[in-house]
Amino acid sequence: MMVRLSHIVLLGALLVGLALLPASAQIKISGSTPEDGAELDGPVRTVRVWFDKAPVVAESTLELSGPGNRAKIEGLHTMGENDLMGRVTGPMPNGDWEMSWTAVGPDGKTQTGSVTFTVDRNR
Ligand SMILES: [Cu+2]
Repeated sequence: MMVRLSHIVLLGALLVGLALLPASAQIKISGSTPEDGAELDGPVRTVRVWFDKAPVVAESTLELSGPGNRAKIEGLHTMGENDLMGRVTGPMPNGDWEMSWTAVGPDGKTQTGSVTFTVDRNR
């Protein structure tokens, strides 16, 4: 019995192809409120970040940092739209703010990123 060389080459190419397939694409941000780079004329009371797939809420986080660092995000939840949402408590003075997110995707992998915005009541 003979195995043709061309078949072996084809099988090899197929195995290499399978090995190169990504196991599962990592979770990616697709939008936020406030939007990245937003210039707001007052503080925000709720924040929201959307992703390309559903994050694992219990293992994900949203945090704010900015002038005074007293604004906190509480009650993290999802509205069922591949999002994380929370309400902001505490004062949010004028200045540059950063909302950092950590999201665990359905693949169990953690991704991080941040959105920046400014608050200026005199705008
Ligand atoms: Cu909500």
